[in-house]
Amino acid sequence: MSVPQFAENNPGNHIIMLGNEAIARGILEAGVIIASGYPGTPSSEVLSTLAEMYPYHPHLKLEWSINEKVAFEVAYGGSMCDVRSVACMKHVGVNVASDAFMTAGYAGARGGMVLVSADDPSCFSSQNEQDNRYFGLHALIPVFEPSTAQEAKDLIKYAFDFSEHFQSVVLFRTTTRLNHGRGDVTLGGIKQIDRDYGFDWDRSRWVCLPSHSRVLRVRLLERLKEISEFADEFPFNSLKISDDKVNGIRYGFVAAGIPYAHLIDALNYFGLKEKVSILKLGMVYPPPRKLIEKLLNSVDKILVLEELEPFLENILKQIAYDKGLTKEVEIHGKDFFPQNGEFPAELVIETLAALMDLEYNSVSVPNDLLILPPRLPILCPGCSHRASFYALKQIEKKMKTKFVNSSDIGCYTLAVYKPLESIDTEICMGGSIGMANGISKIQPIENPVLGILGDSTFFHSGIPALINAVYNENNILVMILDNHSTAMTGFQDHPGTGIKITREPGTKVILEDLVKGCGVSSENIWVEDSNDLPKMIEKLEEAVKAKGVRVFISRHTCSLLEMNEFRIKNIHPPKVKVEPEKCKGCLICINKFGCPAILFDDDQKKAYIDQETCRGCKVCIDVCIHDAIYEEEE
Ligand SMILES: Cc1ncc(C[n+]2csc(CCOP(=O)(O)OP(=O)(O)O)c2C)c(N)n1
Repeated sequence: MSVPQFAENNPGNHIIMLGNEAIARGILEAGVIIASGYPGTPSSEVLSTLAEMYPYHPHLKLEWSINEKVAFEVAYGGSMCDVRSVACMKHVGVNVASDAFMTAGYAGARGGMVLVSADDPSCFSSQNEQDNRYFGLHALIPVFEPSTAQEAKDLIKYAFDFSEHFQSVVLFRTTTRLNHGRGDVTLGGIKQIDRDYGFDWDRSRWVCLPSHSRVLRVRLLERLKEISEFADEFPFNSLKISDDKVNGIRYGFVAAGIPYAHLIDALNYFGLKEKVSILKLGMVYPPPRKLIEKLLNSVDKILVLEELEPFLENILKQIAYDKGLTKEVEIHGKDFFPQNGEFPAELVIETLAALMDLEYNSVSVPNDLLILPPRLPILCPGCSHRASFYALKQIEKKMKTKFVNSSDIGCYTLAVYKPLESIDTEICMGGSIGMANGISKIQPIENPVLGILGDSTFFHSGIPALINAVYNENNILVMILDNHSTAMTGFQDHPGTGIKITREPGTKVILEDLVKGCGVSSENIWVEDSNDLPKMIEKLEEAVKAKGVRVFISRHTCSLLEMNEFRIKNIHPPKVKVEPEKCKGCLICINKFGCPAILFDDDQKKAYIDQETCRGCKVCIDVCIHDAIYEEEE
């Protein structure tokens, strides 16, 4: 098998790379050994690309960690041993890692240590759009932000040298458009670092008890001061001054990341790139104060382009105030741009036109190309989660009550939509069981309280909340939807599958043993096949009606993975059909169950199964009350 280009030591070669692949390449080129992470869009491909590189670079020590806090700590442990290390996660993952991150800033880095945070303006695949640049400000840790795939590779490679030079952890912030956009990248050489790795027994540094932390805090502030002074020479920051005027005014722009790329496109569109001053930042915190002062002194109006919060804008306004320049220069930002969502390129063009009083004809993209048909995300055909929720609904109906289904983040969250409408809460990973604990203290016994979450999420952060329920004797039913995967983010393995990121076997953690170990009594644990609907309904009803902390593991492999297994084994999935004579056109299979493989023939007034999309889960056979759906024998 030939080595893929992105894994080859081929400096000078050009290849088109996804932003996340470019980040992985930069990590490889920098001589990193430990890379850890927890999956989350838009960050996941950084680690999965490193896993693709692993067969050709077996010095890499890679892992999907159980959650982001552990991932950060794994990498930080590497840094303590003088090893270059990186932890990768989506923006909300940094919330989980933040306990370790905040204090790691005090002790600083030994081997180069970078935390990659992939932010998601517009919440394309996230529960919020928090701006993680503030984590740098909060922890007094420098924040780097690239604006192209090339810069992402080069900047992260540089981040490890920087981290070792200043003994500081670096927060490497990206956004979806960078992570998932593609660009031309010139590769560099792959570095191997020749060093005696090993733990450094320095308790005054690594043991952050109060007497040490007071000293470390002073060092952290000194380190930040040094980095602030260096910010003016930071090689990925640049200031270009122009004395030209546009409509009688000298304009300056400040940007980093993707907004910088949009700014350059917009200035080129108006032919003004050489006629304005531009401060481009590769390190957004701490700011380059002298460069900013120079810009403030050189122009009449400044526009700061940044998605989400006015992070840079506030820094500029503060420096302008400190230097007594608030009357000399106007600083604009969020008065022109929204504080939510990512910026489309067209918005930047429109905004420049408004600010600079420029002639502007709406960008010539035909409107019908911009409008995509709206589609709700839905559970896949054959998804075992659908069967679990359908069973739950049947029991709810039979018991003539309403359950409180405190839920979580995963594919199953899509059960919030019609026809299942079975999810009542979702705020963060692991939150389902935590909130169920609280709700159960208030809600009357007639409304059973459930905590519903996936297997990966249970491992990530469900375990402490389950132990909490056991300890405090909260009356809840935890339903773990075990599809043997972290399906929502791209089928990453986890402790329950026992396969490591490198595809090598690891040790499998058995969910039911774990649950028992958390203190749930054996008679309060059920394990059933999600797709065996009659048994699911019977046993789940038992679990709903039982008292105390109960755990119901609803288990069936994700249908996409199952299809893959069928393909590998060259077996056909079961063929499921509707017998038209028996179908009464009652629509239960469509309006109540909602599998997208079941369609309705309006002329015949009969349901039928689209054989192209059906995955042969056979659950609809049990859903049909007229016995009209059957499995066709081969
Ligand atoms: C703190 C945090 N980390 C990562 C994610 C990204 N994410 C969304 S759902 C999910 C896990 C889904 O796996 P699982 O619970 O097994 O459910 P499935 O999608 O397989 O049904 C992850 C990692 C997130 N939203 N929040």
